[in-house]
Amino acid sequence: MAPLATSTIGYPRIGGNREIKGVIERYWKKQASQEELLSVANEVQAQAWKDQAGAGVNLVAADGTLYDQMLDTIYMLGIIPKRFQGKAGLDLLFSMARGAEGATALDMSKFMDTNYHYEVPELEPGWTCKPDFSHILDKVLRCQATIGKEKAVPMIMGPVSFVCLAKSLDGQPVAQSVAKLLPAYRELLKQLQGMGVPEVQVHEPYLATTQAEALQKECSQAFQELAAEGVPLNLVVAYDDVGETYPWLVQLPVAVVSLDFLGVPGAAIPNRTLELIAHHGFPAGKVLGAGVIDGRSVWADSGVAPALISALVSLGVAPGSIRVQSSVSLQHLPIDLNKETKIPADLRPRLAFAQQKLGEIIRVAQAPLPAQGTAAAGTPAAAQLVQSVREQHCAKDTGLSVNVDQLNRSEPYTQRRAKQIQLRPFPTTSIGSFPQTPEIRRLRLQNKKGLLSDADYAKMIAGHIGFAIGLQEAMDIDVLVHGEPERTDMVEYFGQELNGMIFTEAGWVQSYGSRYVRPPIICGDVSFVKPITVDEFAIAQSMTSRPVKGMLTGPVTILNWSFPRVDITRKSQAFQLALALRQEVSSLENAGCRVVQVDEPALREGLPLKANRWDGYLSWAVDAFRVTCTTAKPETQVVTHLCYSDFQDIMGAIDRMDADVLTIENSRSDDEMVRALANAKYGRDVGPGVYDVHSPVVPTVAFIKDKIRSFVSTGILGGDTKLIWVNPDCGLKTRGWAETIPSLRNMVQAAREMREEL
Ligand code: MET
Repeated sequence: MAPLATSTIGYPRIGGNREIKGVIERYWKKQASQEELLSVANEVQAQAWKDQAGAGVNLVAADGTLYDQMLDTIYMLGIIPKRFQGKAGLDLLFSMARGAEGATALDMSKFMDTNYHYEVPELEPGWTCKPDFSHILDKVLRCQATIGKEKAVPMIMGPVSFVCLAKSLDGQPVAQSVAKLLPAYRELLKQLQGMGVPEVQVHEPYLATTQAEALQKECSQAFQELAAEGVPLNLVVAYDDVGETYPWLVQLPVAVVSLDFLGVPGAAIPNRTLELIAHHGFPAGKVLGAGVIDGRSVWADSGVAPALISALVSLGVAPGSIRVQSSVSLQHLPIDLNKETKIPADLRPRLAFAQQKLGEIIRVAQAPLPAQGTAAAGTPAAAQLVQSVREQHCAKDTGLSVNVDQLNRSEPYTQRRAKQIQLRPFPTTSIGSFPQTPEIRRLRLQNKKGLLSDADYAKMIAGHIGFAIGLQEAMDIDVLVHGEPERTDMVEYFGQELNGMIFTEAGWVQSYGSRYVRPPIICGDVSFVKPITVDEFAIAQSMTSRPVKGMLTGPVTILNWSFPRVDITRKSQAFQLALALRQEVSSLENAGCRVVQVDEPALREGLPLKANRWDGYLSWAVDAFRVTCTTAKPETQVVTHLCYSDFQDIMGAIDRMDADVLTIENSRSDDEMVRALANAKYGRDVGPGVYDVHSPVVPTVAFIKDKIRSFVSTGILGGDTKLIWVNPDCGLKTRGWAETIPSLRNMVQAAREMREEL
């Protein structure tokens, strides 16, 4: 039997040795020319295409970007916010991404439910579309020249997702904005057809969200128009099943429908794609891009991919119209497992990075198939088939349960708050990290290379802690932090000390632009080994009589910023982490810590794309946070820090976290969150950020006072100034001391003056 067809829908764009980051950062520093930048980028792209075609993939997405695919789309469509007008080329591209003199950067937002951030398009009142296709056409040409015309498939962000993921500042309905874009898309498709492309991938990730259920009309109109150009379209909807939209979505006038059969790794509720096909059937005459290889998981396929393909064939989908591909773009994975030298031998065969996933795609395409059409769609036999695939391949709940005592603090906030540290009105603090100076990084590197002994390294770190404590005392900050000089990264630092997690040497994944991260891999049961943060806390606390915060990363954030296991559920993994971190909270208390901060910046980003799954996620995520903290005595103040997003729609969950103090990123959002907390009558201490830590600008005393006044004016906490904290938006690790010192000084001065006005 002939093997099934194969395709890719996206691949790591950063280069095997992070070449793109290297050259872009040099370009920004004016150490590399535009020619050099483009030549490196072209080389990286060509290599990626060759790797995919070389592995035997039939249809290769012509992926590749200098920064972000959404930014490329904004540029291509020429939807340029007014503040950037007058700029062109790379200057325009990077100004939109990073800001320029007098023009703030575009917003960044998490892409779907991943840790990748995209640049948010802005649809300003009266926006226009002045397309420039030269870059995408050039890329497709280069791809054709590299791997052949028959294999090179252009990929574009679809018009519906572009509009829905944009900031609509003109208040126009989606249909109208999409209609405004269609002439440009049609023109592009015409030009691509002229180049002899086999098809065009139109990525519409937004169609996997619940909101897309209301977009049937918009999608039909858009795809009808696009299809009129005659080039075969491949509608790619990744990141989850398409849920209720399935019946109409598969009828859109496209040649290929590419669907994600897996969803989030380790999800308890299986993705419904197979179920939808088993129930409704898949239209004859269309090709099914079957995303059965997990593009979000570093784990090798354990048999689910061939099982899904077999089920499709049993359900009557003709093998000739099935393509094997990854569930989502492989951009979310590290590039090559072979770069790793330290992964334990027993684990290695169980892992697969992007390169290895290509091999899996080919292998699955060659696997033997069952007889076609043995279980007609909509019949009990079809449902049975779905059930058996699920039972065999879904993440299992370990049954690890927590008892009521572990879920509740021994006393409610109203009772315990009086036993905790008592401070003056508008108490001041910061979020944890202080500048990670080149000197600190050098120390770490020297220690890693064996040039600096552990003892000497610890001494130097203690010196940095001493500096931070001295500085905060001198500034008159109320609750101090040790500054986190010993931490490279807030997840890695904990993961390295816990059982059950491993780290890669070169497993870089793009987070945004030239920022890449190396997510840890949860590879076994997570458990506590020994205290992780106590030494640094104790050093800091020994230097001051003011309270120093113990500083932990919460279980949900560790989970959401790691590659989870796929054999057990995310919930089970969150509880394992929580039970481990709980011991850390106790260890800190035993060392005399009176304030413990458990950061959960990634709480919100774990929310499923389907609204009806939110409650399930929030229920275990908040429970995991609670389990971490409930061991704290009533006298111990528990703080949590949330950032990166709005929380208005999960207010109930935030309340249920039951933290004594909630610090939040606030300065960019115009007090929206503070107002929402006030409206919800949120009743525990709140510390809304008074200045933006992402900006090098030093906030003035007047600016900070205005901020404080503004959140007091929301009526939050009935104006009880002892419960309203004054702190920056987030940690200060990316800042230098030159900005940090005057900023914090102004913050303290602002709090002082506000107190005097009381
Ligand atoms: N404690 C951490 C820090 O200050 C919190 C960061 S949240 C992204 O860096």
